Amino acid sequence: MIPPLCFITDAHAPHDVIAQALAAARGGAGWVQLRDKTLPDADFAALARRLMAELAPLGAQLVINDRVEVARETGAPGLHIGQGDGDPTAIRRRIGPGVVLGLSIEAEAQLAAVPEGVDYLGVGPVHATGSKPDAAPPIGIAGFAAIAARSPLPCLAIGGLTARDAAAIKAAGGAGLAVISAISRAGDMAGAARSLLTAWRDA
Ligand code: TZP
Ligand code: MG
Repeated sequence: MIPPLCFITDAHAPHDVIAQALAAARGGAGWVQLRDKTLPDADFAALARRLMAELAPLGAQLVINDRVEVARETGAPGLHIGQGDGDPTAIRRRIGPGVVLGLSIEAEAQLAAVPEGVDYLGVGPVHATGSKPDAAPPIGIAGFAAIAARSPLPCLAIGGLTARDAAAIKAAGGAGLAVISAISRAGDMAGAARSLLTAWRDA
């Protein structure tokens, strides 16, 4: 159910978000998370609808970052929320049972507060990241492994990850890799996605 590669869009990268998303999907990313902190909801929803239509034939699914009401109104298959985005139980009630719900975790202590209704965890930042200015301190591979070992839910690793991390994250019990810049900043975005997936599969 959780694909081994999730691409998260980058509003500040050289290529536009649609080009990023489609390249990542062509390269094998099973999920594309639409993440943009500044677009008005209506524009975000229009982009989400377009991406859902264009990703489906490529076998990839759209995950909405943060915006519960946009997830509802577009019927997107997934929603990812952070610690500050509201009560996951209330959000689960709002989106209904059929939508995959992910929650970000930055430290082991937050595991205790994960309620029913969350399907997977995004765990990190594993390494320092240039893509999230307000990111928590990096937890390292060891920190990720400690959380994954205690988590009742699948854990997607995030934060500064490249293909070189795939084996260690897999060995730590991770469900997969979630990346922004390893794909969005690559000259060949589809090729970068393919390399990440190959590193994961070969590990
Ligand atoms: N949450 C924790 S780290 C991060 C997010 C959204 C950014 C990951 O981006 P990158 O470029 O793969 O480090
Ligand atoms: Mg958030």
